[in-house]
Amino acid sequence: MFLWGTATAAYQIEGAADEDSRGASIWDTFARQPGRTRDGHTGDVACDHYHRWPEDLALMSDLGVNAYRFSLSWPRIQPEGSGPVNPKGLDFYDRLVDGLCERGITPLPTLFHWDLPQALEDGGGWLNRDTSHRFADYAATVAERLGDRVSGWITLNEPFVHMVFGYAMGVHAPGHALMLDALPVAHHQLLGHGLAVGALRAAGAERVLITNNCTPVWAEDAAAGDAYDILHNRLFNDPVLLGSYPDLSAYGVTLDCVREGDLEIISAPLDGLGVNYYNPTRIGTPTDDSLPWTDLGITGYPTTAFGWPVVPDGLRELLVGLRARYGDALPPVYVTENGCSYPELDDQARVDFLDGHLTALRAAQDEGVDVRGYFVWSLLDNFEWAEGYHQRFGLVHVDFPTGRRTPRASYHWYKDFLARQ
Ligand code: GBH
Repeated sequence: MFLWGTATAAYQIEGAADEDSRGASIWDTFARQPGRTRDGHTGDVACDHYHRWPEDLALMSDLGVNAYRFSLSWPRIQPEGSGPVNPKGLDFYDRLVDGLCERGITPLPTLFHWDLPQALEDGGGWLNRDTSHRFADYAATVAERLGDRVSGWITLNEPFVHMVFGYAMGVHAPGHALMLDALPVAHHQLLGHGLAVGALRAAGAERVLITNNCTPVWAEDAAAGDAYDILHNRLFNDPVLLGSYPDLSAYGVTLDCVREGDLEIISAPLDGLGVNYYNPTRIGTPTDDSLPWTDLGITGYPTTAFGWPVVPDGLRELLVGLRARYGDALPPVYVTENGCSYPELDDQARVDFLDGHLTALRAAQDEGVDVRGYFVWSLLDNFEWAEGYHQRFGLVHVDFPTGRRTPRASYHWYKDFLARQ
């Protein structure tokens, strides 16, 4: 069964940040510091999904999706990131999973969508190898509790974006600007992924994925394009699918933190690759010696309210490119996020966006790519990280702070589309 769904993430929708013994995450700390997010917005209340989840399940049920990708808040389940489990946190996801199953919606939880327990950050976060082991313990805990009803899991969401925005540039939590010294964050997340795969398998998981944020690279300069592709795409896909890291010599660095045996763990077989697609990246010759490429930005295409270029065929290009690069080492692909920011209730632009990308998905299938799922980002307008509530990705409009939900035109369009599948 092809999975048709919508996607969300815990910190972006749940709110209830200090309720029921939830621990603090790096996003609580970061967003509450002055100047980190636009207008100082935080996820303290967000969509209040923690209380309004029955209404959100009803919206999905009416929409007609057969799957829902959401994330589990690690600090809600394990407040300190290690040690005691918080029963109330697990109870919340237990109720949510039951509610999904009752409505015939397949749950596809992501274990980590960027909200690391603050206690682990205090010990170095993903710069510390120990965090990989803590992640595997947490994976085992949730799989033990939910594994009787949940058979599909995503380990990490976009480890590239978490490393670059969170640890290299400092524009996301935990707010470090380490540039290339952030590279161990890639390896430790991937090691955590591999160890978690083992824990999920031990609990009987049938469909285990990692979600990488991938971009087609439009190279104006071949060497620069290759260097960018290595950092953005291959650094995260190669070790998982091929069991090796790409050559980082263009950056003048080596991954000294990789130990004997790590790549065997990281390349544990997967049942699918989750791919988040937003837009291609146009790369040119470097202008200074800090990085071996420059991001030129894409011109000549329409843009979303966020300013991101709309290039539907880039999804086909990306999927076909993955198949060409990895061949039989590429497992079935799930498009675990695709969507756009537009504020209007009558959002014809989002309808056109989704329509175009779904056509591109079909074209990739026709060219032989085994695609088995598609999830719109997002069900609801939500806390868009550093942009706060200023970007609206929802099929459903949310009025902040009342939380009132109103389906947009794109919701009705997706509903009609799903009814025809
Ligand atoms: C995802 O990240 C996240 O998983 C999700 O939580 C988030 O809400 C959603 O997307 C929307 O942002 O400079 O024009 O080339 C997406 C990561 C990084 C993708 C920036 C687009 C560059 C656009 N994004 N990227 S552009």
